Amino acid sequence: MTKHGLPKDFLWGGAVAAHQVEGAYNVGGKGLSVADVMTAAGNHDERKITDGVQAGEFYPNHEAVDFYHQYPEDVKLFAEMGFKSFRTSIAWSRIFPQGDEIEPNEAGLKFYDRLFDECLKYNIEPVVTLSHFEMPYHLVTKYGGFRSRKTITFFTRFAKAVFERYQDKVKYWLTFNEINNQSNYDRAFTLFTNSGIQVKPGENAEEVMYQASHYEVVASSLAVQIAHQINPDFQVGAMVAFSPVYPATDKPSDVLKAQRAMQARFWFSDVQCEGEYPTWLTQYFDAKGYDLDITKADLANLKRGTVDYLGFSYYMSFATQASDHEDKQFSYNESRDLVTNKYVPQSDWGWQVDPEGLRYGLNWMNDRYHLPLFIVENGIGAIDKLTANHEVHDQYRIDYLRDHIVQMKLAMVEDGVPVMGYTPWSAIDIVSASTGQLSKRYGFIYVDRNDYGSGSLARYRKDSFYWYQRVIATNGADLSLDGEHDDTKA
Ligand code: P53
Repeated sequence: MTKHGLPKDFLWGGAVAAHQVEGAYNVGGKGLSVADVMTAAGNHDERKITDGVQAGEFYPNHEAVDFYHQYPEDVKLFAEMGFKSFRTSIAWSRIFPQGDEIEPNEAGLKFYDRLFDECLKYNIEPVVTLSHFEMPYHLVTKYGGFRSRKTITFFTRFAKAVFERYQDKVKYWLTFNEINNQSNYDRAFTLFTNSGIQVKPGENAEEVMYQASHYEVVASSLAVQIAHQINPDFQVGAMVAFSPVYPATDKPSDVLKAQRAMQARFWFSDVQCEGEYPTWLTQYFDAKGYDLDITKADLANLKRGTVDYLGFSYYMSFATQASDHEDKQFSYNESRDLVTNKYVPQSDWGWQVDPEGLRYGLNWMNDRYHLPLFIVENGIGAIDKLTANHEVHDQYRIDYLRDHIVQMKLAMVEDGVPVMGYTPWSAIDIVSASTGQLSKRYGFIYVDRNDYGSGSLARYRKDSFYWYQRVIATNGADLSLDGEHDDTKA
């Protein structure tokens, strides 16, 4: 790495997830997924999870932005931006519509053949998440999602089918998207999207979360092992939402609280990267009386199936504070324990925008895991205005991304952190995961569609499209708006 430059093979690109762009929810034999039974919400409330698909409800993921049909034009636009990589996911329920079949659905497999071929045509490297908030809905109703150990088998069968099928097309894989979102176990959305679980009255949501997450880290470790048997060149990563939790003050108990919060949010990647449970957590299970189904064979698999790299999303940072009545465990409940950080601004959706937190995170993960890191999501959800001549002046998005790229470069160039690539969220406008809104826009490409499902679905390049095109063309040297501050020319 030169003083200014990033590695020549740096994977610049953009990211999406299948259910947030594809639509065609019942085309090509696809089964329902958890994303297909979630309605749209507003700026500050949560999506409703309905009992199957109900008449009279609006499900924004059913059509999304119709990427399933429009991907050739969209991938062409990604190529025009200069993407070296494109992160998407495989909709599990296209491949195993119910989830518990023995044989995969050929029509579903063919769709991703076409999509990956289209990417490769432009030398765009696919980066593929196996499960991005889209478990087959039948696994929820029949098995309770990852409440059941059986779901490990369904997942590994799916993983094996796609590893075999795309072994010459895809090299970079991720197992579970933001597996650690469910550390916020009191939020119905996270347990449902991560694990296909709805907590029942009287249940201990935290215990349910730990059991399901255990099955997921085991499933992930098995997938890593299967992947390496099929193709030793595969790079299989874990994927966490990296929102660091800072102590609100320098009071020692606040620091301890923040440390526990970090442990609670990142034990997932501890297990996936290091192959064993951290000591604090096994002690915690004992203290809480959680008698989990964790076998010796599971522990051996966790050890054998550690990941090759760590992918993560970065949107925001959090802060926390100890209360006067902490238990000995400093038990962390994300819905209860976060406080506002007065030093950072917030997005329109209340997300705390903190570019320096990205440099902090890159260093923190590098110190902890000693693995290559891949920033597979970073971006800002914002209201965009399409002008009469189909322009979008999204300076706020450019500012957000530039400020984060600056910090990424500092981490790489000044701190020596190995970063494989950067795929901001999102390549093209998507359906927001938490709100189901189209109006919480993230893309470089505007899609004409509103929160209620109307619009022409036409695509328009935003100002950020042209800006990012120059960022990639100069390998991150020119982050200016007008192209006049290219530091390669300095
Ligand atoms: P939306 C919470 C916190 C951080 C990232 O999020 C999160 C979530 C879940 O909402 O999700 C990731 O659309 C996720 C994407 C999602 C993106 O961030 O809720 O991997 O699927 O769209 C942005 O604004």
